Amino acid sequence: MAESSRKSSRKSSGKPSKKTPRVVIVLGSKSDLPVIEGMYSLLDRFGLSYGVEVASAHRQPQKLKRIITASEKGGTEIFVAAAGMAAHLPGVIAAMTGKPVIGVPVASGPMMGVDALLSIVQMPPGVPVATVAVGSAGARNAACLAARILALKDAKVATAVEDYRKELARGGR
Ligand code: C2R
Repeated sequence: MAESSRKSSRKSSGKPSKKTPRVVIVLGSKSDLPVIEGMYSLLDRFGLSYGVEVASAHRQPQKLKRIITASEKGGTEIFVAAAGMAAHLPGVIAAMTGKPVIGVPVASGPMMGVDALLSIVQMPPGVPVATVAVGSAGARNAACLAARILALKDAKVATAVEDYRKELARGGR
């Protein structure tokens, strides 16, 4: 991956992961970064390596294509895309890859995320984007959903997902 604003190894060492991360998070703008902050500890807890990239489909389509191609080649399994306003980023990524794409609508702009929600959820048939709630709750659910998908074939992730569910049942958040 060419550029990253944050990368994490499985052990959350704070050092960049040498391997391509299993989950790649793409943001439409640096201004979206605060929305995904809650994802980091969850992905760490689920034992999932992740990387964060900023690449707008509107403003930087070539950069976006390079990131998706390099990530896929390196073995990335899930893409999460967070964007606000006319949020075409997750849909464009879903057009570029056959891997699952989870879209997080960001409440930027005067329509407070309704525009982004509709832009992300209303994909034409055949090009799915799994759309979560607007804002940081949605971002956290994107981390949980990525873990649930990967848990289907990864027993360690499945155990971590079940532990988290038990914690929620005990009143955790
Ligand atoms: P700026 O703060 O950079 O002006 O961006 C971003 O995700 C952000 O929420 C304002 C908002 O524009 C969004 N954006 C998109 C795309 N690129 C930027 N929705 C895209 O390609 O879909």
